[in-house]
Amino acid sequence: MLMERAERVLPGGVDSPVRAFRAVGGTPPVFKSAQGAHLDDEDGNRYIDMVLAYGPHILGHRAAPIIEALQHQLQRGTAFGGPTALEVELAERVVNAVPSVDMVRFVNSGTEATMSALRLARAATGRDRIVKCSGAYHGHADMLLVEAGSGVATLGIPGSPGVPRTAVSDTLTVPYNDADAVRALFQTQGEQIAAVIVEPVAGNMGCVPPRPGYLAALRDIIAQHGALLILDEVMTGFRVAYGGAQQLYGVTPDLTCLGKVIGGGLPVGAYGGRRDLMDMMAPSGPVYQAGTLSGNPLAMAAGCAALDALRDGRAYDTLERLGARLAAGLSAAAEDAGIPCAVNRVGSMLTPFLGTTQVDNYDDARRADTAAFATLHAAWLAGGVFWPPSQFEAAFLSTAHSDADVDRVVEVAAAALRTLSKV
Ligand code: KE4
Repeated sequence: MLMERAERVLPGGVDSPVRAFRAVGGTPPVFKSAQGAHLDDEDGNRYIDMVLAYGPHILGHRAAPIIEALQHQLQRGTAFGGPTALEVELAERVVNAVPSVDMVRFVNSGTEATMSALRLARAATGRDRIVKCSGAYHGHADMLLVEAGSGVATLGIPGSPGVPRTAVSDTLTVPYNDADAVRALFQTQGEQIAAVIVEPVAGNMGCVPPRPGYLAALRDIIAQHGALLILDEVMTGFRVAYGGAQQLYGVTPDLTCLGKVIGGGLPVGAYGGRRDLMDMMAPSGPVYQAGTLSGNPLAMAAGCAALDALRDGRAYDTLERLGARLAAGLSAAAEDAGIPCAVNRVGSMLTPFLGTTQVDNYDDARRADTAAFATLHAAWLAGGVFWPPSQFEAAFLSTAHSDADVDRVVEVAAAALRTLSKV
């Protein structure tokens, strides 16, 4: 059994915890190959993929333009340790797509992107405190692995062993979708706050959209106090719109973090924003950040191909149609089964929260029935659907998904929910 071998040499048998299925139980399939909306495991089972590697495969697996771009680049080489045209090509695409981004720096993960953007914000403001939302995930840098302090105004406590208290002593947490909590923080500690980092659509407590006016209120409060607004669009960038959630909601951040889609399935992250800020990054300025494989030609080539396929906007029409179909199907299935369910969705990222009808923040999300979700997840897996193995993840659709794929996901869920309603 491959997972037994894996667990002997990889912690939990995985290279990222969520993949081990600890939140839903059972043993994860070991994937062998993929094409379009489908994954094949080592045992010959096929799945409709609703995870898409947690977001990158917006065009489906092995999309032709991306594979062609990679095959072309492989004939030339993989990493050169010096400037290449490809990183300029992708940087120009990002700058042209996201008006708030004058300049961008590529890194190799979303973690590096947010870590670097926060260092830059601290350098630019000369302040040390940062603010994040409880339940939001911005990667695993020490300063971001923090539990909410007892009160909103109290400083963070380490969210993991190995994170020293000093690493989170300047990290404050507030509830998502609560602009008053941010306003209160700035009234008492505003002069010490360098930045607020926020997922413009929360995706790591499950999908939780911003309440109307929330992001605009954050923008105003933060600007009034000389701090910076960092939008973590690692998940939403090029996913919910070609210009990201900031285009969708009309909010202009000072810095933006990107990842996932812009790498076309290869390791990538990026941070960017106002030129006066980005010019502070070495070697232009004094703020240090580096990376051996940052801007590597394979990820850049795949990213350019992905963005070129998305730019005319047609993909987002398809993704919206498929997302609406799936959300409506899941809501109807839950209603038919008499099970309360909040289906939160923005475009092609969505989450059904079972046992509850309204999820606007992490406290709401934690009221969801995670046991019922685990049962639904197992039914999906047995029914040939690979859904993110946690109530607190967002599922994704791609342009390779068909109506039949969506209807199958709903059909399996409906049967599982009917069974659950009899429990
Ligand atoms: P990475 O370091 O995993 O590339 O990106 C961190 C990150 C930063 N910001 C946001 C909004 C993110 O969603 C992520 C990573 N997302 C998770 C999925 N919830 C990655 C999956 C995993 O941890 O294996």
